[in-house]
Amino acid sequence: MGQVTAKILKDKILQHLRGSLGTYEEKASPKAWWTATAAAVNEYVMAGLTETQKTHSKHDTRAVNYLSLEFLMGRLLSNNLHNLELFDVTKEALAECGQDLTDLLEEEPDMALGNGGLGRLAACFLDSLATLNYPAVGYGIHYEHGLFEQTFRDGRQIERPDSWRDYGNPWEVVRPESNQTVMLYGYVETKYEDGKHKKIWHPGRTIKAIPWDIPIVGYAGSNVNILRLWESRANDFFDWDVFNAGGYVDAQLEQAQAETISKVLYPNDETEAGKELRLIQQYFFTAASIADIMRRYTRAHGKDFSQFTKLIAIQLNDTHPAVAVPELMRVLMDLHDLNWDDAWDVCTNTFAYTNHTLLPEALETWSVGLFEKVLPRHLEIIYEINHRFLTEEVEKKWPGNDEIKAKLSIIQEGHGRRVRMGNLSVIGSHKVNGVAQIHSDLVKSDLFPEYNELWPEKLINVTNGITPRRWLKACNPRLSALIDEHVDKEWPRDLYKLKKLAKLATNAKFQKAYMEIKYQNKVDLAKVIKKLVDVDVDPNAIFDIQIKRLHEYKRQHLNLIHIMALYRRLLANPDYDMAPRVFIFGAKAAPGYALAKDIIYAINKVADKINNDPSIGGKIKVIMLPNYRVSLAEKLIPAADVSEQISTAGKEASGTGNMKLALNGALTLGTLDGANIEIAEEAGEENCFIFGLTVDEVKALNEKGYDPRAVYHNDSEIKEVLDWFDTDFFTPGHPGELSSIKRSILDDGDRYKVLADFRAYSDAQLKVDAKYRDKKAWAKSAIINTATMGKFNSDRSMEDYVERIWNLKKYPRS
Ligand code: 26Q
Repeated sequence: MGQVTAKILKDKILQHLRGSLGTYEEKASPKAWWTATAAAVNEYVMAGLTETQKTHSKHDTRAVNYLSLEFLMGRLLSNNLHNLELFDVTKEALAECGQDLTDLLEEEPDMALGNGGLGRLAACFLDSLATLNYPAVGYGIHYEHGLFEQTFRDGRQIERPDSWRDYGNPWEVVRPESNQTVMLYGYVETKYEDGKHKKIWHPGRTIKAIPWDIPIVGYAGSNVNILRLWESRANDFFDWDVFNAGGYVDAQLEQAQAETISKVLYPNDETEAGKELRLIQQYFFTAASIADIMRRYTRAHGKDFSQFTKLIAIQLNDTHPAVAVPELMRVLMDLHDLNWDDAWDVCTNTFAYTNHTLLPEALETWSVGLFEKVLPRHLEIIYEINHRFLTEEVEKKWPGNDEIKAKLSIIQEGHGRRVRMGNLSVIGSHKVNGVAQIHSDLVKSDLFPEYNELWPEKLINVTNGITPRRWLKACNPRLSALIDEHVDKEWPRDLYKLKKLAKLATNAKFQKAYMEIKYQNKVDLAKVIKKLVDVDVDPNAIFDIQIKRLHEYKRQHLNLIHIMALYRRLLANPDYDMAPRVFIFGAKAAPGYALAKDIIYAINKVADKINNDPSIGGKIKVIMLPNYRVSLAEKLIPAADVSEQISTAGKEASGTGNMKLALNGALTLGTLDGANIEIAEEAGEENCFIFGLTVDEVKALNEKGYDPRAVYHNDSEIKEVLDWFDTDFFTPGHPGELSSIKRSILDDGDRYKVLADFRAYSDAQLKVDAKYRDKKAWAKSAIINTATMGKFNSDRSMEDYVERIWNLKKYPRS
């Protein structure tokens, strides 16, 4: 790419404004300016894409195919500008047109095709794969509606549909010529031919899958890979049959049903819905993706499948695409005539599976009846996989042990037999990874111990990571400039370079510059808060931030109960000595998760009361921001002093917000859970606030019998705060509106050990307070956090996957 000047860009932008959008400088809306800018930038994106595609097909490269039901991409303009190194020059070009780039970036809707951590991880991985020049394709669903938009009405969460493509999406290219046909329902015929049984699946319905390609721009001259998202459409010939038989209305119905498949992202995270449409979504995108992979492979190699596993790796992002295992078996055997053993070899050498959860309610199972109705041939194949596995492998290792067989079987017996997708994924893959060291250890010891005995090399760890391009360079320009100055400009490629900052951690001048940046970021966030919830917050206060999906195991209610305890202390003693604190939350609750919604309501009600109580002198503010999403995270993270990572030990597989916050200089207030453990190892425990029960202590407590009521009766502060939930203090005239939280703790056994950890949490909060008043000590710890987060670069995660699982080579653009 030759030197791109502001003049060149300005001309391109104006050309798109006039030539594509039919408007002109004096008249154009901000949306039009944004669209024209994106179109101008897209010319460079597409040039990189073409070059990369050429390199890949010239070398017949081995590639990883990342199958995920979620890709939480967020906004792309700022990201693409940074990765193309065109940010400053575009800012200049727009300034010449009287436009401010920072304002225009706000015109872009988030691409919110995911719920939370798992979806954002997939997006960070794509960024890193392109940056490292690894051949990779992301496969997912082109949802018409991404994760719902959240508003609050009288403090309660209201969901509204997200329509991210209402004004079009300049980044995507539809490729109708690469469509696939996906079959559903029907029955299986067995034919006897040439001395062999042949299986023929006669589908009850067929659906068309249309691919939309989104270019993924690597950093600074790297590759441009593709994210391919499938949209469902009615199959034309199917419609016409019905239509011609006089069934015009039926044909419309068929079409509506077909198009329902890619309509909406399921908004649950960590829970299983068991809905037919969800299974169809899983199969729809998996089957289309495998057919696409097959098309590419057979174009180069015909029906010779001996090279398949050399060229193709498929990663299953959790069990959501696990039906890929029987699907690839079906394609190889039924369509390409491979025998079972050869097909099975191909499968197990192709697939690898990432586990993201240990929560029992989040482990996917499907009723055998539903599975058989939707995917009759796949159920047959699953039975055969299971039979061979149980008789050939399990029986050999544990002869006559029916208990182990029942546990390892893909089919869960009992009332209503079910297909266990986790077991299917482990059996069908050559590697299974957890997402942080402790999580992977628990996958081995607690979730899949027998599989680990059977295949000791299969279960491994790859600790998660985040892309430093989005989560530092783009979102925190002030800190990035300081790092450019004191490290060098290459740090976004090699985050370990930040280590150099550790030497400056006690340098008074550097501390001042670093903390001044934090202060300015807090000033910016204070403006956002004012605009969104109309509350004034003081940038000198501690900004204490908990941002993540709402879930009991993440314990936003532990944070809330502590806030209420602090408030009681202030009411009892207006001189109670504490540094002013702003507690900030961002969280969406799954629409069907009643207690999670009650916790949001409670936070809003407590916030109302506290923010409007003049008697506490503004020492506490509580902010619940609506519609937490990637673009809001980008404004919160640079301004955080404290990062709340307070899940019950053993429950949070990794967490990735913890990494983003620490990288931007927030001190972690956290339990020894997920990646917090590794963050504390890197930063040093003295630069974090670690508290609470460990995984082993949680286990011991469960074994001995945990009694939350005993804690309640022995700690008067806890008792008083919990009893507050039953009054109308925060909900005037409506006592009991907040009682469900108390009940979940006292009557339902406090599954997530909120009371067991409360005192340790409160003590840790006192240490946060004390340290914040020691400005130098705080600055030192904050700087060391930034300096030591090199490990959590998703580039490092990708290199680990390549080394331990994928075995890819780099192909830089020639
Ligand atoms: C399942 C069935 C039906 C409908 C929805 C789902 C579903 C959807 C999303 C189940 C789970 C998810 C998402 C899980 C998730 O985000 N897990 C998080 O993954 C992160 C990346 O590894 C980790 O850092 C987090 O610890 C983990 O909670």
